Amino acid sequence: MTEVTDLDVVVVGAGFGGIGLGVELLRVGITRFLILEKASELGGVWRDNTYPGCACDVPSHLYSFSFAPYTDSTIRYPDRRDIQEYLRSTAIKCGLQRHLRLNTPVTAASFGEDGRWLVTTSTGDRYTAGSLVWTVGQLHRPHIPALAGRELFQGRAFHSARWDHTVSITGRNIAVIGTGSSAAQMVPHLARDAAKVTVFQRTPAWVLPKPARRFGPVARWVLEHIPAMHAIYRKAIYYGADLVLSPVMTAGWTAHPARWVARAHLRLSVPDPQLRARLTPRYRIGEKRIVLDNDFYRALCRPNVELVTEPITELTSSGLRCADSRLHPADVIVFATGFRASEFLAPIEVRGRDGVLLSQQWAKGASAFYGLAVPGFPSMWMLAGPNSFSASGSNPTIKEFQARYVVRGIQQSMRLGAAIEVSPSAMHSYQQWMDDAMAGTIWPTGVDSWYKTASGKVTNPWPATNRAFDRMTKHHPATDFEPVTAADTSCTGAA
Ligand code: N01
Repeated sequence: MTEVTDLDVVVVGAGFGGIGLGVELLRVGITRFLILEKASELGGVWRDNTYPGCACDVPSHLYSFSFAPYTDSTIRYPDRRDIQEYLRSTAIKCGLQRHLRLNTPVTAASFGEDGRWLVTTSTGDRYTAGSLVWTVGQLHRPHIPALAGRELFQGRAFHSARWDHTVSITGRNIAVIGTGSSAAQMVPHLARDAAKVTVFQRTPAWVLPKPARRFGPVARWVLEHIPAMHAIYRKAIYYGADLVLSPVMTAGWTAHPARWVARAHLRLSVPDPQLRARLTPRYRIGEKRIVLDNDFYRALCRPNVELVTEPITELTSSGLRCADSRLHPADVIVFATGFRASEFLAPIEVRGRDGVLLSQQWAKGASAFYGLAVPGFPSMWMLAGPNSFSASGSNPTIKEFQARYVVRGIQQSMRLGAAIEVSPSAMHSYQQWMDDAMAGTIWPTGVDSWYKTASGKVTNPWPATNRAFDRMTKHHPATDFEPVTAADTSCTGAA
């Protein structure tokens, strides 16, 4: 049995959340922590997604930490390499390298009678800590639909987030299943080199256009030469997105102009009325995450791209068969079919007080206090936990708000010398607020999406503005959390 490493804090995951949390820990002087990362590199989704055209549809000045602006202010929308490099250099600049343990997949965590967490990894390493923080994100476990005949297909098939770079696209027949953000970004790139790209759409996405990837010379000069400009521009897009995009989730005033702009974008990009009709969504804008893209529609109009809207019934050795019996030949199938987003923390086995399994507590759908703490799981924190995905703004920003709160909670627990847990009354009032706020959004009655579980519980998005999240998590955790006594933990392990 290997030795147990004793720490103040264990952080799991080295994407935006883990890096941001690590920087905040160092800022307040907490240094006895490690960030355990399953992969051989940091970066989270920006490491995992390497499909052609992978980029960010949120502007770089906002899709970044407030304390670490991009050094290249000319990039308006970063591609995945820009973001990966940004995260790597931020980690180095902020002194996080020595806190990182790569190739260390966490398999289990349990809260012990001593009021500390024991974290186990598949490498056999074990860690104990007073506080445990999950920063594993929501969109990292690929969803691949169970299509009949999957094993018969003789070509190459892989998920968009597991791109197989040994496979050549040039001159080949590529099938892309799905029309979400990932598919929209990759199809224009695949269409340039492939003989044919067949796009299988189940539900059309609402697509909004966005400004060009790079700034023009004047904007560039301003951003490069006026020191306060970065901060001003960041604030402008933060408030702009929050004011304009947030009301869309409640079918508020901006849902109308957003719909008009999306429809106009479709009309201007797709001249063929029949193709346009098949691309027109029949649900309210915002029920699924809106796609922000300028090239997808135009790519669908190319002679070597076909949009198929008949449901796929099976895979055969040479392609995909649809409900109209037509067989679409394919050399390569790309599953741009999204992620198992509502299965937070799976497949890690997490046991809290009294040995309670988190997966059992969440069997009917995950919930957490501001997406960052769970009753019965003392001094266990999360970034990007249930209902804290921003559908209208920047998720690194939400994670920064959460990191601020979590690190204050960790300090509180260290001061008390005890684990702390969200009080039943705080959780109760939060849950009531959440239920009311969620009922006011379009999601509970909306179409299926990764925002919900299969049974329809909305577990992923935050149902209010980013400003509300900031305001509501500004208070000190001491207001809502209470210490866990030895009597509270004496039955641990009984499950
Ligand atoms: O996945 P998705 P994604 N048969 O879940 C379809 C973020 N992101 O990887 O709508 C046929 O959105 C499914 O159809 P339907 C962003 O938050 C950000 O594209 O369920 N089709 C849908 O069309 C995004 O929301 C950036 O009917 C099937 C598609 O697959 C999230 O990642 C860039 C099917 C899945 O769409 C996920 O995006 C990229 C089946 N059996 C991604 N099963 C940025 O730029 C599923 N589908 C920040």
